[in-house]
Amino acid sequence: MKKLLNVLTAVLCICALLLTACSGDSGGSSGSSDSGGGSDSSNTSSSDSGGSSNADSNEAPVPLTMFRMATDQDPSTDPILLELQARTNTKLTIITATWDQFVDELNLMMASGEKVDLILTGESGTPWRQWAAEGLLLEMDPYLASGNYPFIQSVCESDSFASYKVNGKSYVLPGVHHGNDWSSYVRQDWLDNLGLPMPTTLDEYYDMLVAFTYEDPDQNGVDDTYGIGAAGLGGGFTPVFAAYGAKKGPNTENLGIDVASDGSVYSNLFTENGKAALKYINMLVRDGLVNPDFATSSPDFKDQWIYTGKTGAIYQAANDVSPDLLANIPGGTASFTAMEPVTTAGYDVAVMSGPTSWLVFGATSQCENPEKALEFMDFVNSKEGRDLLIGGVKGRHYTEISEDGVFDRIVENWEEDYPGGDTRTPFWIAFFSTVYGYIPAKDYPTFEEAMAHKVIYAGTDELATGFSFQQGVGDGAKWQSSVPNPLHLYQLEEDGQLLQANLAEVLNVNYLRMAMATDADDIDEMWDVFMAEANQVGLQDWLDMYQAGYDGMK
Ligand SMILES: [Ca+2]
Repeated sequence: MKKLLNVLTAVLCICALLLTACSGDSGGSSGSSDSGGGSDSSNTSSSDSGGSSNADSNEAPVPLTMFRMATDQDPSTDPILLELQARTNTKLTIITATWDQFVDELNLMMASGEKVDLILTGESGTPWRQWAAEGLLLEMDPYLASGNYPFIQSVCESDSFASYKVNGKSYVLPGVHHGNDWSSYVRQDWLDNLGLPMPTTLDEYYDMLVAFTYEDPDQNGVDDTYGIGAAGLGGGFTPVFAAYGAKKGPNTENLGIDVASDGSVYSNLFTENGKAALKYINMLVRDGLVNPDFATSSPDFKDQWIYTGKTGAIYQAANDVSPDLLANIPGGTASFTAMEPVTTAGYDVAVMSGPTSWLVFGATSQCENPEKALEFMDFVNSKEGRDLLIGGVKGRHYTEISEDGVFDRIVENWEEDYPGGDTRTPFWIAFFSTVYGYIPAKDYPTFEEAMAHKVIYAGTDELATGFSFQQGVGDGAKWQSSVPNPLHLYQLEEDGQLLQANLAEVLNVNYLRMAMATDADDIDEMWDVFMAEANQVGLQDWLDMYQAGYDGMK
């Protein structure tokens, strides 16, 4: 509480300072592509020594107050923020809070009407939909029609993010995730030792798992390995569910809910697809091809099974298999290769749904210069903005960013300006974008097409470590569809959320029971029990809620 009061005091002070200042007029000219030249960035609005040809340069910088969690940098001294302000002709004030406190503090600010122009929040945690409905957030649609904010417009009008509208209107910019970076990974050195190809079908996948378990793939003469390494049914079994057209995995939201081409809502976790996947998984378990404690989902799973070199087929984030983490695996030759989804006759592969997001960004209705606020959010997501917020100041922090996103970080200058920190800029993430790269929204008619042409960046220093987002997102792309699923990010009302939680409980308990059945012939009957329980909990009501939600979006 004391901390909250301190923050509140700080907020009040900042707001008092700003009351006299926030009256800028941008004149409506947006998005200059001029590089802006000056990194000078004076703190006083009277000084404009940059000599820039920027159209805004003769006007006083527009004050913008933003709420951004976990910011240590000072806009009056930070080199990247100074350049950002010079290019957007803004004067930033940042109100901040730690990641674990920001929900409380943002709630407090919004409830008390503190002056703030731009906010970032989580998708859940704060009642941003309620803020929108109550008029506390800026309705962006009237401004988007101008075409001056191509990124915001592209995202807000996309099918992928239709569920973010409130009463049919756009109040927030979803923080587009730059792409799934989880993938099915297979021990390449084991395949090589065994002379096996990377599997492309479920049959080949099974043969590989048998060899990984029983043919001493690490060649240490000891029977000490398993095929799949899994913690629960959501992880290592993802390739199996995907092959049978059922969406279940660590990043699958809303129990695999999806919309068929005829507009009807379904989840293949409650159909024959789920049952077929469970029969296959049950075979793997009975044949001893899976780490025997998979059902208990130990938090030490990675240390116990991956980094000891005991399992060869996993489904993890790309940075879980970065070279530094694999270096200590016995034998010293461990390497993982990302596997494409394997297929099986009679089923279409289903992977995680298309473009997703985390965090939401928006302007408040208090904002006195909405055009400038939107221009700022759009700039941060432009090519020029992404270059600056990821690479840093050109000439100071890097020389060039290539067409495929590789940039040569000038390490000594970087360390001088950001000593002891992460090698990535503090602004690439959660600063009105969450993309480590550029999505060319202005060049494509739909956001989904732009997303398919995204460029993920990589510093030469990152590439030297053997792990980069560029590689991780490349691997993960095999396991994420580019097709939008309007319900992927849809949030049910509170009673629906409760129903979904109950349904998930029924599914998890019964799925595990079927995976571990000692007699394969029992599974049909167990499936019927599962479906009866699901129906009793309200499976049809749950589907109806999503159907109504989907119908309401159109
Ligand atoms: Ca062995």
